[in-house]
Amino acid sequence: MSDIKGPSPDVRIDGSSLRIAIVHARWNKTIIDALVAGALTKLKEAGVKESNIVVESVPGSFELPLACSRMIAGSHIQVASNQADLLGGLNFGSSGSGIISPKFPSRTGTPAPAAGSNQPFDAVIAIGVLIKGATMHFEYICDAVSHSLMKIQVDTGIPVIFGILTALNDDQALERAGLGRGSHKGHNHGEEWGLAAVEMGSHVRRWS
Ligand code: DLZ
Repeated sequence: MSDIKGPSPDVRIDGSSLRIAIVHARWNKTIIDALVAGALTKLKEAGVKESNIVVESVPGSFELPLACSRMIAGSHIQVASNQADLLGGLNFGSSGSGIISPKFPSRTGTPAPAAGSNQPFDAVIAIGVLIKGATMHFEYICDAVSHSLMKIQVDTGIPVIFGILTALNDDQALERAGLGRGSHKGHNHGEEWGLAAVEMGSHVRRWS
């Protein structure tokens, strides 16, 4: 009997107009590298242009939510200020206090932006590998990071793909990156994260 777990591979989506960010932690680097490579492979297979893929790193998984939040906000502010320039100098996002407040303009009624390095991100993939140690550190970080990433995507309307392995030991993490040490190499979950980013980025374009 075939494995019943995992997403159906049936959905094929053209990612050629999408701009996607990958933000990854550097803890457990061997595993991270494999996961990032898996995600990149699937983004490119779906047609996402290399010039529209941005890869950034942060020290550890705990830093991922802030990085995702700022990258999403930054890319929208950049686009809005470009549009403001075109419209004759609208002061987008300025609150008068000198603080830039991130705004996430709806794309309703506006044509999808042409693919190019200035368009806002259609999705962000957050990649981290948390491996349980002797203390409660793992539980706190897993909990904080998963809740924060969900909040960012719901608050901004930009998909944040949950590319976090929460493993109880090294072998669990290795197998989920296709690097298993025994005869069971496992499967690289980064591939599904790449596909999920393309699918969700494309859906959100249609739903906006
Ligand atoms: C401190 C720490 C520990 C113990 N374990 C991990 C881990 O397994 N995976 C990971 O991505 N990061 C780990 N970190 C680092 C924290 O995520 C964070 O970078 C630091 O606490 C600084 O905020």
